[in-house]
Amino acid sequence: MSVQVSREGSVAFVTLDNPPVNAIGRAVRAGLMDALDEIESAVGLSRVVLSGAGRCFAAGADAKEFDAPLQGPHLPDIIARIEACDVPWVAAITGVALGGGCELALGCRYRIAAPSAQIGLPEVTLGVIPGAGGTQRLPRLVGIKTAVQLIATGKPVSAVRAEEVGLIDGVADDPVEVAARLDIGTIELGQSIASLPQPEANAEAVEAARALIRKKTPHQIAPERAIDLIEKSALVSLSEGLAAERATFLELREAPQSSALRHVFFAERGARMPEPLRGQDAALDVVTVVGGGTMGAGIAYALLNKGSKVTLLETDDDDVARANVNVEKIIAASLKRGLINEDAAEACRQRLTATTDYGAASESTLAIEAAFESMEVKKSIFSKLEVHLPDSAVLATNTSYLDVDALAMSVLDPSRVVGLHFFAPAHIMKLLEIVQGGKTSDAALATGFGLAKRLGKIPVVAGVCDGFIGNRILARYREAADTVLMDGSTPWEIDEAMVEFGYAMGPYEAQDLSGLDIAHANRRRQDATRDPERRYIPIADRMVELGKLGKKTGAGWYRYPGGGGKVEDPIVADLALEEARFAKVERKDYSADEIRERLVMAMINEAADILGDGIAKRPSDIDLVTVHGYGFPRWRGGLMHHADSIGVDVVFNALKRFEEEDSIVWKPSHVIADCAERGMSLSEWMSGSFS
Ligand code: T1G
Repeated sequence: MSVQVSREGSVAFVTLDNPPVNAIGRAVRAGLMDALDEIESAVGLSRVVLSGAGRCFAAGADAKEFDAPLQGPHLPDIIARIEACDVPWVAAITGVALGGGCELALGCRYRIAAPSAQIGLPEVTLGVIPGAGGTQRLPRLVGIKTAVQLIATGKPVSAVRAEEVGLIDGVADDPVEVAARLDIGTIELGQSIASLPQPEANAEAVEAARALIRKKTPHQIAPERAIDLIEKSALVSLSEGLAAERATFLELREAPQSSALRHVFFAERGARMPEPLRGQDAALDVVTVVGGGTMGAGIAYALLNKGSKVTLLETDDDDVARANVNVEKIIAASLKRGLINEDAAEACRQRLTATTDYGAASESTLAIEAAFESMEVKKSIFSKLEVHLPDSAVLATNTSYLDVDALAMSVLDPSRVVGLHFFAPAHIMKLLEIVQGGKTSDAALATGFGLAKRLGKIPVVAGVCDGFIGNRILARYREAADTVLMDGSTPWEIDEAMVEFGYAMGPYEAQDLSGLDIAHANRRRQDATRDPERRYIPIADRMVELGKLGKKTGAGWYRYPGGGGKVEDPIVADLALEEARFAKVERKDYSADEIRERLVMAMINEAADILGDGIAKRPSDIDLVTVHGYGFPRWRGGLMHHADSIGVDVVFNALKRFEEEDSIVWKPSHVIADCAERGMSLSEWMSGSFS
């Protein structure tokens, strides 16, 4: 039974029971309708206490049902019946009451929550709007200003905050108990929201919310539409508003952005330790990090903040001091942002031992090296770790592109080696590429997943290749951009085109931030193995030779004359013209659409080869890497989901068109060709799908 009904004297208890989060799927809705039938025919009831079994009240509508045709009974009708019920319903909220869960509570006469409860309407994060009364009832209850702030960003509020704004009527350790015992007069004070007057219009709050979401979630449709409906709630009757809301919800439910955002939501939750690895991961209470630079300090802090004892190894006393300073900087920043309190900060400090003594690492079950990107340096670190750590300890490298297999072969037992590619800042970025070497044991792989879970990161398994998943796609993205630059565009045009696509910034501004020298070093490393027949664009090399490395040298693809803005640098255009002349390129103007098509198709094609090479196990992993590591727009669902939304056949035809220009660079991936031929989507492609 997805809804339990019981009675104690004059109190009826209706309990949602649909583990793990009481998602309001069809069975729950049917159960609520049955409960209403029972309640409406009962005699002598003073109240109905509505609660959720297990860890929460309700996580909202079952988002898994959005791709299927609508099935009654419908939540708005259920809420209307609760609201109209002669016997008052009291919502007793524990855990979370989100989306439809919050809307169910709004249909009740009275709302009590546990202190740790979170309440909100996060629908816009799934590309829809509250579709069961939230945009109309919430403004009546708390006013337009609070309603628009809650709904437009989708951020939940604590029970205390919810009580402050009038969203709930009380906070109690045991909401069910209090709801059952509450004197009826108090409950009667809570009016049904339908009986409340229209909210007062608040143009200022509405405009402020519109400005906020245009900045924070540009291109996304749902937040704008939610604000429109909240604004409307001051102008029309509840029934008219509910009708308009429902129409909007049904429209957005089918829209591509909702499909994309739900795809990422569920892909994130699917990125967890595979069943066969369960129980094989090492404990992470005592961990060693080698290298206290930016990455090492970030990794160390992430571990400290989750209760691990960390030995942070450095090469000499000066570097030990620097490592301590780097960790302290992160602790101070976390304190300042209110992410931790003083006690937690002190506990982190107590758990940290920065030293040059590898013997201090002797009890670590995992060591993560985050040292200089040199194979020799990493091999020497691993050989020292081998001496001092238990033989069962996992040896992990944070390298972003070096050959994990080669590094593994330098230790006695290569099976204990795994890559753990963090993204800077390591204590903030959620993506973790777990690089599975040819010899990596299940225990080492499982430890990578266990670490991701402990640190609240999203794990994606990558095979060993240059750049693994993310950096390999990035290299192709930049190559495509440099080609368009050489053949006729400017960094500004290319960046603008990709910002219009949905990136926060384009490839050139991004590279000015990270530094042109990093990609330059990678290109030099690849010189020996690069296909001599493959067209090579030397403009970026010229930039580095001129010392134009980006922001850190005051100028890169752009100049930064102070004040934060970027301005075009004529030297870049001259370099592009000069190199084009040397290469006898006939330059042309590229439209923004042409730029976007080339850069996106280049990434899709590379990602398809990554699938075909077995470097990524499934397309949704590539979506998580591109969204969480490289700024690909979340509302497009990630690179592979986006490719499917274009249509694999359209992708294939575009690649064939570009192949006529350059048959090496634009050779269509066989995965794209096969999917196009079979009429199969990329998201249906799984490792082993093709011979
Ligand atoms: N629908 C279906 N499944 C859901 C779900 C949902 N709304 N929320 C969670 N799950 C699954 C999730 O996929 C995972 O499954 C398991 O529950 C645990 O989730 C009409 C239209 C509630 C804070 O946006 O924010 O209501 O992988 O790993 O970290 O207006 O889940 O175990 O098989 O995230 O403890 C609006 C979405 C819906 C809330 C719990 N609601 N969920 O976090 O566990 S639209 C939301 C969350 C709506 C109405 C509209 C979080 C959580 P599996 P988890 P968690």
